[in-house]
Amino acid sequence: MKKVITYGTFDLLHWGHINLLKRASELGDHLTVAISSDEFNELKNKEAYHSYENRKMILESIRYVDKVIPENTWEQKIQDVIDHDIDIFVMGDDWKGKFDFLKDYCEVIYLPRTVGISTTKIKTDLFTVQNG
Ligand code: C2G
Repeated sequence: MKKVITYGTFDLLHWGHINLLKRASELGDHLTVAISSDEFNELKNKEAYHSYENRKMILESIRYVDKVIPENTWEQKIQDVIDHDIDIFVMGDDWKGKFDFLKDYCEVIYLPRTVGISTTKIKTDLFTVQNG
């Protein structure tokens, strides 16, 4: 069984996230998503609208996702790949090159980001609508 893993905050889930999860799931037979904890988001200078528990529950409802685990640190990826017997690590190509150290442990694939949507764009557009 070919196992895939990807990481992210997945806040205000949108079609760009779904495109990524769909393509990642198509690379293997099983997709694990490591979802950033609220504490780890602070390290990423990100503040998610939805809590970790609610973002996890939403991800677990997606047909492309088989397992959701917490992402608490930058350093956990090698251990995750080993512990979960991962064959392929996938991230959007805004991260291109950043996780090449994992190539010693699994295949590393960066997929093109979906253009025209992002959590930041959603927040900005809503703010503009509300504030003219
Ligand atoms: N993504 C995408 N297209 C978009 C928006 C996001 O393909 N329009 C991808 C990102 O490239 C990432 C995934 O969807 O692979 C999740 O996006 P974020 O929640 O923004 O993830 P990020 O904050 O970049 O966290 O250790 C890695 C980090 O946890 C990644």
